[in-house]
Amino acid sequence: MLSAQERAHITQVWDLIAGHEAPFGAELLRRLFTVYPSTKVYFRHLGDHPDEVQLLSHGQRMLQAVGVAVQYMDNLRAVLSPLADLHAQVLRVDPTNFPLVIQCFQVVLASHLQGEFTVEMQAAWDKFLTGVAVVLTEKYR
Ligand code: ZNH
Repeated sequence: MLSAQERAHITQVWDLIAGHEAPFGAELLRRLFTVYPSTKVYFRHLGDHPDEVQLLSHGQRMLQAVGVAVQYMDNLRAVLSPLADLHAQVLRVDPTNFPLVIQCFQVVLASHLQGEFTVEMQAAWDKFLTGVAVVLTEKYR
């Protein structure tokens, strides 16, 4: 459960990102593939070196989903259900990859927002994104 304060931190940060999902998402993926090259196996169809257009396009889709999750943070399970089916049944992304995405996302936030991204905001985002990852990985059987 997120406290009122945590919710406020999450929406406050999201307000700074909304409208810039593609560039932030592309940077997230660039960091993910560079820092954790094993994650690239899931994106083989993008080729050895995904180009900027592919990074922007997939990055945007991922962050738009995060935006929807922010909007419905009390109803994550309902709103993310189709995406959970996709990751569990079609993509079969190993759940150990989710913390890597979460970490890269926090680095993207910190590097852009700098001092604006407070310790409390990071804690709230970590908790929120972990909740998203729990939902996206709970249909694995
Ligand atoms: Zn994922 C896809 C989100 C994680 C891999 N994704 C996807 C999409 C989205 C997402 C929205 C799209 C869908 C459609 O189109 O329908 N993810 C997401 C999120 C997260 C994730 C939010 C966290 C938080 N993923 C992940 C991981 C991985 C992945 C960890 C690995 C590493 N995804 C993926 C893939 C895909 C996706 C491979 C497919 C792509 C294409 O299509 O191209």
